[in-house]
Amino acid sequence: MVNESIMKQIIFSILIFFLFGFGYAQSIFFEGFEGATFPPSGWTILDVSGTKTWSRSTTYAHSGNASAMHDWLSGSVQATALVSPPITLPNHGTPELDFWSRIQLIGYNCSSRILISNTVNYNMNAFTLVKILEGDEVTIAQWRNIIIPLDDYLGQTIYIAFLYTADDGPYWYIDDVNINHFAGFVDIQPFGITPVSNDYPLFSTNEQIIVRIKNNGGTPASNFNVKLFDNGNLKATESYAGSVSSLGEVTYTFNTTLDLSAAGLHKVQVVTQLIGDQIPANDTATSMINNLGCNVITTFPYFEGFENNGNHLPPCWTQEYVSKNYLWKICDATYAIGIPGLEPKDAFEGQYKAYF
Ligand SMILES: [Ca+2]
Ligand SMILES: [Ca+2]
Repeated sequence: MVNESIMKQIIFSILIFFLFGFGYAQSIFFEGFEGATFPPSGWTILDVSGTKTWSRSTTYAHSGNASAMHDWLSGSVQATALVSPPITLPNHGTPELDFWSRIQLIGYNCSSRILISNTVNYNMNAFTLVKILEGDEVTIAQWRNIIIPLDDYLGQTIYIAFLYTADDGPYWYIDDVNINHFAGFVDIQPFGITPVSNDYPLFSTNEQIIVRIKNNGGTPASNFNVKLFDNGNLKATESYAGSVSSLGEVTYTFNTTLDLSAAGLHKVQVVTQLIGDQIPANDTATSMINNLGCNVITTFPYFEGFENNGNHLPPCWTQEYVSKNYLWKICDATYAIGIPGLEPKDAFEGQYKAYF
């Protein structure tokens, strides 16, 4: 079971990569049987009866140069399952098994079945039948796209078995085994509020708020509300008039502006509300905006002795590089002692002074 555990970790890592590396990508598992090794890494063959089995074939391929093929034999039942690696499905969305199947050579008198196990991959009794190919799906010498919903296995780790059973049957080819969870998946999320989280010297009573919204779902998103909060207080509910394409992203500027003139922290939050959104946990974006309250000085005399902020510039004092990269610093007498040219000859007034 060590191998199974490692494979689960690999599959989980791949899943996480696709989910968070590319956003909610369409495919969470794919095998096209193009690699020379057969069965491909993590796949197994479960011999049920007979001597014929699954192998890699370059006679037919739905895409690329190769597919997986089960050979035929007359005189006894050949029954062999090609079993996928463990695949951990997301706990949301509408995952589907999507693959291509081709029946070849002679009239169809076998059974091509798809079964799923959510426990082990080495015992055919652990598998449950989910599909028997029939009718148009078994037309001779034609690639057929087979789609099987996997909604019953949300959040579970499954093995998929392609089970060939026939005496004097056909060849069965499969290719482009794909699992996606994307069609019908509904999720938007706000992120990237402007102004971004930071300290700011001054804000007005009339600040523009911009947010980016991305659509992780499989269909365009429209007719949703965007709410704006300041320190938990609802300031606006606006409806987004456009449409966000699948996996697309838009920038939305609120018609309502925020009064951020009060000094102190403003927890600005944007909440999206899309009917049917399947991931409510990502519907809120937050920006922590600290207004330092650096108002224009109108009372005089003005005095700054650099005494009240340790080794930092006083609040509302800023500096910009003009050339090179030295900065003004605030130091006390102890820090200055021993620095040539800076060592105080006379006591500071107070403890600190600014020096360059
Ligand atoms: Ca292929
Ligand atoms: Ca959402």
